[in-house]
Amino acid sequence: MGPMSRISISTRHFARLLASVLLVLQSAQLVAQVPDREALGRPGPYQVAYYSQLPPQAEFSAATLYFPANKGGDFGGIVVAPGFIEKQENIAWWGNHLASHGWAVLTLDTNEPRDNPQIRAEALMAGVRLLIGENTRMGSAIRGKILADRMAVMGHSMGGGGTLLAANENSDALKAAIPFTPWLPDGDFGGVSVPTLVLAGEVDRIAAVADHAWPHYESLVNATPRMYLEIKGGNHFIANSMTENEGLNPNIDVHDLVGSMAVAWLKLFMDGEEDYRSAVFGAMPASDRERLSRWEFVE
Ligand code: 9J3
Repeated sequence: MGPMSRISISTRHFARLLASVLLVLQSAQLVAQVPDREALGRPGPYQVAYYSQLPPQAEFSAATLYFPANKGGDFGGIVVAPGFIEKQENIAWWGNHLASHGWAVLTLDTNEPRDNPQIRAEALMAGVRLLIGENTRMGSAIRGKILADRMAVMGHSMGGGGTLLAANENSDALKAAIPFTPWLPDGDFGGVSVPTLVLAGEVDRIAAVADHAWPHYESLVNATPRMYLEIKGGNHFIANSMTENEGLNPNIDVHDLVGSMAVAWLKLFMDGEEDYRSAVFGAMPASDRERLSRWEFVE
């Protein structure tokens, strides 16, 4: 073999190598693309499975665990509580939505439909312990797939008051809190030290923002970052499952908006994915900004 043929072989190898390098660079670029917040309001990349045969807890009754079936592991966990005389079905869409974006989500029924926010806070924390327990329980469908140090709480109305109380008392065990149209008179949450996203409805007649969501947000002096996102013309049910059945007038569906901000919030603060910072704090498209009556945050 003369020197020329040796060079031509190397050239062919080099061309192949170059092609692979370009391919890798191209996919790396795809991965590094800034996440589009609006896309986070649509179902995520994972198929959702769920089960409800779970170890019984004293602090709540029935529960459902949603999870991303085609994700290998590394699931953060989120527990969601319903409001006064509500059931899981009133908040179930969060289970599907958040699991499709990669997390294990536990929705629960309170023991009594009228349980107060403090009892809902205790139910939420029992839910966190249940999720962590599913990581080691024999027969758990998500055994070995949960990250115990990535837990968040959410809830509607009295469940939102419970969310804030849970975070107020247990910030060490949590990474984020997302109360939606929260209800708790004189709620004071200076003990919350995890990033907290408050979702509110401008014309909520059950938990008026002036007495609930807004002063709740203002009391979050140690929750940095924090955000208050108030839906223009939004009622008490803007972040519940069935906006058509549950809403008093006016009746609007903003699942895309509240769903996308919640996913961005959890990606950034629970999973620590800095790529999502601009989705959370960056300028909103006018079409979204116009749907808000108030938007304030401390980054
Ligand atoms: O959980 C909620 O929807 C709060 C509702 C409420 O008005 O409680 C008053 C007893």
